[in-house]
Parts: sequence; C-alpha cells; structure tokens
Amino acid sequence: MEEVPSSRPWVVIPTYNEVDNIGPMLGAVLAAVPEAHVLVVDDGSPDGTAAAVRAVSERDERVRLLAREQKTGLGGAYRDGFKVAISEGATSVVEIDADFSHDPAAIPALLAALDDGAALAIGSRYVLGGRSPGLSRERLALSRGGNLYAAFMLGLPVRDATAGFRAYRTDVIHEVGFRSSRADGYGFQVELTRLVNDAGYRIVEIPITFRDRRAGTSKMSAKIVVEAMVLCTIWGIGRRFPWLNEQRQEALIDRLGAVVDRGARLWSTRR
Ligand SMILES: Nc1nc2c(ncn2[C@@H]2O[C@H](COP(=O)(O)OP(=O)(O)OP(=O)(O)O)[C@@H](O)[C@H]2O)c(=O)[nH]1
Ligand SMILES: [Mg+2]
Repeated sequence: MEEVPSSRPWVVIPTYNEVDNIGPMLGAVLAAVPEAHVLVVDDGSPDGTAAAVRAVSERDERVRLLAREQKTGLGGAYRDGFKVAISEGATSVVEIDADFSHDPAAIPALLAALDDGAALAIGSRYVLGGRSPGLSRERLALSRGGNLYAAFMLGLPVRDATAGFRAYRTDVIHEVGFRSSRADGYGFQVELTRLVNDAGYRIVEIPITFRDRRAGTSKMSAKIVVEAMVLCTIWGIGRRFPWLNEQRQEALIDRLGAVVDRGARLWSTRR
C-alpha cells in the first residue's frame, strides 16, 4: 500500500502537572486514532504525571513516556518528542495539549488534510467555523493581536499561527530544520509555521472549538509572550532588511533573551 502521512501517526503531548487530565486524555486520543502511538513528554512534573503515564504504557505498547528532568518549556519538549517519533518511523506528528482545550476527536481531520497534500494542518480558532469559548476577553485579545502581529511580520498566510493543535508531515519538519528551532514557549508554534511556509509548503487551517482547560492550572507566563514577540520582531525585520542576516539575528536574539531572563528573575523575586 502506498505510504501516506497518516500511515504511522505519533501524537505528542507535552505535560507539566497534568495528572488529573492525562489518563482520560490518553484514552480519548487512542479512541480517536487507535492506530497512533502517543508520546507524552513530561518535564519532571511534581504531581506524578509521569508515573500515571508509565502505568498506562505498561499495559498498552502504543503509549510511550519521554521523561525530561526539568521544566524547560514547550518548545524543547516538542523538539525532543519529535526526534523520538521520527527515530521510531513516524510519518506524521500531531501536537495536542493535555488539558482538553483541544478535542482529540478532531485529530483524524488534521491527518486527512495531510493526506490531501498539506505539510502542516492547523486546528484553528480563527477561521470560519472556529470558536474559542474557552478564552477570556483578555486572553482572546492577546491571542488575536499576537496572531495579527506574527502574520504581518512574517508574511504568514495563517490566522492562528500560535495554535498548539496541529499535524505535520515528518519528512517536511526534518527538511526545514526543526532541530535548530529555538523558541522555548508557544513562539515555537510560530517558528515552525514560518519554517514550513518559507520552504514553500502548503499549510491548511481546519476550524476547531478551543475550550477552557478541564483540570489543573495554566502555565502561560509573561516571559513566553515576550519571547514570542521578540522573535517575531527580529525575524520580521530580518525579512525586510538584509543587513540583519541570520548570524546577526541569532546574536540579537541571544542578547535580548538574556535581558528577558534577567527581567523575569527580578520580577519573580520582587513579588
Ligand atoms: N513538557 C512540558 N509541557 C509543558 C510546559 N509548559 C506547558 N506544558 C504543557 O503544554 C500544554 C499547554 O500548556 P497550558 O498550560 O495548557 O497553556 P495554555 O493552554 O496556554 O494555558 P491555559 O489555556 O490556561 O491552559 C499543556 O499540556 C501543558 O501541560 C513545559 O515547560 N514542559
Ligand atoms: Mg491549555
């Protein structure tokens, strides 16, 4: 049989303190895509998320755990998860949050879009039919504003470039160099969208309903918002002004990153 992106899908779920969500989430994902493998990338959650996943993985060989020691952000968790999935032969990878903001029942539609020729299928809140009743007015404004800014700066033909529910062809993310991507927070979503788009591949958006997290607490922080803004600004200027070449962009990102880290540390010690 001809190999299509949906032949061997791996669903990658990053977790930090999601013990009340992860069991039901694994069940819901496997009910939606029984042929998939599910890889949970846990960053040393103190609440026992990893142990809960390990218990399921002992009964079901489709479920795997990648236990990282420290919480170093969504970007790194996905990079490491994608490397494992690719080394195990995945033809596609799906990103989904553990907290039920994304409905696993929509995964087959994302995979079908890959089989129809997209390199990246985004579960989008901001295309016709998409909804986000789970976002407060403030979060919605931040998300929409951030998306408009990213699309403008980077020339992305996408309404929801920050969305964390999506599917990629693995040959494409390998080719465009996801391994050297650098965002730690949800800027990672924008960064990969940009790499795929700049390489000329097709991106489609499938409308989804984004709901409030079911249990647990949000890991959103000012630091990851600032990181995404800094990255979009530098990459956007680099697109327009050749003087800001890749090497200079890297140097500037490192320097500003250090400033943001110091600011975040000061902020947390003062409060
Ligand atoms: N491995 C890992 N997972 C993370 C990290 N930060 C967040 N996550 C997971 O990434 C997913 C998205 O994080 P959320 O806290 O839900 O972020 P959010 O959706 O922007 O915030 P809410 O809407 O308030 O839930 C969840 O499954 C988190 O557990 C991290 O540093 N490492
Ligand atoms: Mg969430």
